Amino acid sequence: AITIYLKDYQAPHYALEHTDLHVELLSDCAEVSATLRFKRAASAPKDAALTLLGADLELLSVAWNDQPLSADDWQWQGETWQFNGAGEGGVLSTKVRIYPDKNLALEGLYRSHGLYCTQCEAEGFRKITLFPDRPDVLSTFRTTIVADQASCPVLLSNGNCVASGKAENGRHFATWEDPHPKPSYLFALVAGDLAVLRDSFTTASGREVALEIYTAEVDQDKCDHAMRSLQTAMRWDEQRYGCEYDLDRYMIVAVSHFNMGAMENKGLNVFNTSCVLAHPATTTDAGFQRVEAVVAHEYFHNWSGNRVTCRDWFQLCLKEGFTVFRDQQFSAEQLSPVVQRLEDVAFLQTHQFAEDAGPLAHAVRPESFVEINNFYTLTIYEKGAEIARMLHTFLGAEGFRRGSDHYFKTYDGQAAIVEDFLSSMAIANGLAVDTFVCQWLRWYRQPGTPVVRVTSAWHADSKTLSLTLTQSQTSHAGVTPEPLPIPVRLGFIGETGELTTTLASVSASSHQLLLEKAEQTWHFSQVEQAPVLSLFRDFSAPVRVQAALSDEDLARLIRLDSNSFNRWSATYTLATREILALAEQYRRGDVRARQPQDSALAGALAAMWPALATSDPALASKLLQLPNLAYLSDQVSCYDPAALQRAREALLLQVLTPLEGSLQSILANEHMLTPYVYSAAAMAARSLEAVALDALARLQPEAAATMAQRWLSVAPHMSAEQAALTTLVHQQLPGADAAVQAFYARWQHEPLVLDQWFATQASAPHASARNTVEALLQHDDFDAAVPNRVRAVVGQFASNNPVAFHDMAGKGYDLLAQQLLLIDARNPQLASRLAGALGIWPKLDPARQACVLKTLDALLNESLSSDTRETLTRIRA
Ligand code: B3K
Ligand code: ZN
Repeated sequence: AITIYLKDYQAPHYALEHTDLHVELLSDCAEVSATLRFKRAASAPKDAALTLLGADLELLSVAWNDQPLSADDWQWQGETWQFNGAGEGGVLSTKVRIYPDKNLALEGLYRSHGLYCTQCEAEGFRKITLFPDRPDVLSTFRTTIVADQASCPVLLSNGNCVASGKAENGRHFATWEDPHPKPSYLFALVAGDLAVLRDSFTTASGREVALEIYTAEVDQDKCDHAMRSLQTAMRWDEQRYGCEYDLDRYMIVAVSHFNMGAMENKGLNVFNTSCVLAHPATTTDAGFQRVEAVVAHEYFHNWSGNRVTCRDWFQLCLKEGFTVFRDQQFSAEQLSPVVQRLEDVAFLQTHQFAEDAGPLAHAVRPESFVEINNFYTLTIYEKGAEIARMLHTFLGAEGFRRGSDHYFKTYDGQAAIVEDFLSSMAIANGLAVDTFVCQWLRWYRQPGTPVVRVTSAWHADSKTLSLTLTQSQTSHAGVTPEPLPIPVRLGFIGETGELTTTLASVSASSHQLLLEKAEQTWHFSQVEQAPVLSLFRDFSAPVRVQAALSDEDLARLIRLDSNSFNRWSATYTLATREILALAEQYRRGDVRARQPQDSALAGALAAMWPALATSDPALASKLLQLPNLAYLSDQVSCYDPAALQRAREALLLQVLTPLEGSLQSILANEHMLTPYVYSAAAMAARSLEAVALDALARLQPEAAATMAQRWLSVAPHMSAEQAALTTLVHQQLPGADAAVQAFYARWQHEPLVLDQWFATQASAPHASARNTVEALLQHDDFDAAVPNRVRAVVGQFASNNPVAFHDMAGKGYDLLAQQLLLIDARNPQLASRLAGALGIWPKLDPARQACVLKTLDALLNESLSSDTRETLTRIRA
């Protein structure tokens, strides 16, 4: 395995002016002819070698300026192919043979269920043809696809279709031209028997764009939501970022075998079916939201990623972090901004914080990697998005827009680096570029989650308050942390609500500070009463906050904070505190029954929740979803899933008991049983009822079981069915087994619903789920070739079922290890991702740690892909 370093970056010696591809899809292989026009870069030495990359290719012929070359003319070592006679430039023609049917890794050109498709990001194009497969080599493309007309009536590639027609022996062809220079990772090709939904979009400048969503015929009735989402996203990007679409056609293809969510290939997005198909009968609210978000995300890449791309893969966050921020902004405006924000934050705190605290921690812009596919991580995506958001908070919406305008304009058609993004922000806002870039770059370079310590003192006589914030970060391999720029949004909550205060210095707002030194103190005047500080409103920075807030202080925030996000965040903090305290009591053998009055959280919620359920049902439903075990695992030094689960359930009971009447009347509304509408209000009502049903299952299991059965039998949509099934199975209510069987009988023909069926069982929070998972792996419908199915069973078990996975004797780890070996042999990317679940080991008790380490060592003794080996080695280190 070779480690690649950012510091070793070298610009390519040859520019690629144009790429011409001819792809013959034959019955058992494909033949790819490439004609590449190169020109030596002005900066390159005269004797520079032409360096291309190729993997898993059968090379049939090579010619330089039409003269055939022989194997003596080039060197080919590993994936690197070098030719020394390229001089000032010329035309390289190659022909290779590849085997799409045998490609189980789902990277490069592969065929599954008869459909040919490609996945080139990050380094898949080198499995299609010999090529300068690096993101800083951009060229125009012309692609001709030839295939059997009957089995592959649809032939697609990037750009515009410029020719098509019949070929010999029942074959046909199509030629596509993409006028926008692009790197090879954005190339795509699709061929198969697909139906299409067509619509259109008129851009702000009046250009008509054809929109097409290709799916299997049976799925055509599930495309409306994606189409609407695409149109909304296109308009939004024009209005919010001034970004217009730039081709005559925008195509989305739904593929059932796909390693991730979707891929932003220029003009031809390829989507996992789970991220494009949506229909009320088969898709939950969460599914609808995901489709909207992913369609938008891939569309937004057309500017943040495609028009301005990345110089090298170390800059991945440049397109991913920024684009995630953009899709989060978009989603917030479609439904509820507060719910969107708290979901994004809970996700970050639960998963990215854990990544940053564990053995797989890395910088948002890492310094090195072995396998780039291992770096499509929460840190690069979600923490990367938080950095963009902090810039937005710091510069303000208009300042940020000036910066993004400058960035898109300056680097259009180029491959950029993080510094280019930051300097655009500084230049467009008249800030000192070097200082700004140097300061903000620290967020990209320093791994780990910063800690901010808060101390404050209120002086009754002078009515002043002093606030001191101290930041610290643990140092990681060789990087000494330097102070970060940390935007702090804040407010002061008095006995009856928000207080107005004045910041007794400079012209800064009293609602937003910038902490940029290791320690800083601010003085506020006219603070009429002792306030509770509401800090980091809307999670203004991805930090851990240490503030000495009492239970009463948190209860005040829950009742009175005008910032809804921080009300939610205070419930999370208080719930965490009470769950950890309970777990500690259990550990000491103190097992007395808990009463609601023992819990400050229960008291605070009892006082305000019933009213909130009416005024803001979306927020109300979130306040009852206490932190899950994955979140809690990050808050403790030694993680005992079973103990935390028990404590969490005990607290839930305390919280829910006083709310029983209110929960009953919510359920009586039966919004869940009315026809599906995709709107913030309808979704809030459904999510409140789903939470109420789950609550009732703890208070009155029989009544909850009856209601869940009723939902299942008359459910007008999948949101109701799935909520009922989850409650029955996860709470082990009477009739759960029969419901599982009936659900299967009803939905076995719908792969995406069946994925949910598998996932619901694999994530049931009981030790017995391990046996269930063993059985599911033997189920006729389990298919190790379909990543969605593997994730639904193995992924849910390992990453979303801590109680079953962390079996004391290590049987959960054994199960995962067995599956990893099977999966790794065919699909390294998928296996490597699933292996990440073992990264939790430093948090476990010594006995479990020993089990995981034994599992890791046994795995590392096997033959593994470089992807999975890198992940396991980093986890083990
Ligand atoms: N850019 C792709 C991810 C590619 C992953 C390659 N292993 C999807 C996205 O982030 O939009
Ligand atoms: Zn992306």
